[in-house]
Amino acid sequence: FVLRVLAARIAAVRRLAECWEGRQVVVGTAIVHNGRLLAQQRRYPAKDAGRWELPGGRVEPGETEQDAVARECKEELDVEVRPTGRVGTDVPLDNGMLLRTHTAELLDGEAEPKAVEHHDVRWVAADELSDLDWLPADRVLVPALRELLSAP
Ligand code: 9L3
Ligand code: MG
Repeated sequence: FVLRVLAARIAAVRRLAECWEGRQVVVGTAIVHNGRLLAQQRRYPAKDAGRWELPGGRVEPGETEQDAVARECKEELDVEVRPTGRVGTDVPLDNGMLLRTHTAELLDGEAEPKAVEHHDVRWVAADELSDLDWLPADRVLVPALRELLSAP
């Protein structure tokens, strides 16, 4: 009996995992430079205008998440980045997609990211992180981002 219950539980967890993995992934990018994190302020849609997010966007078919991180940072900020790992947990978005955040470094430390299609960009220190009006999904990442900035 115990084994049957266990088997049913495992099957349920597996179904959940499959459904989770089937979601469209949106990559977020935590670019850290000189102890600060780059954030960008959305211009559209109207309901998100003025709110802050990590750079990024949808992973396109045939692309790896790392490819998408590099492409989105080039498109949105006009900088070259190198993905270096992951930070925080996956955060479900209210459109059914999943926000997955990668860490990245600027290839050229002198290059200043530009708000190509956004309203503004800014470098944020650890103690300023919670002051920004983040999009709800990005707000979830703030503790992990603070830890990332505080790491030696
Ligand atoms: N989104 C939320 N937080 C982020 C990013 C990069 C994206 N840090 C949400 C906003 C959109 C969707 O994901 O609903 C797709 O992103 P984009 O293609 O508008 O950047
Ligand atoms: Mg985007």
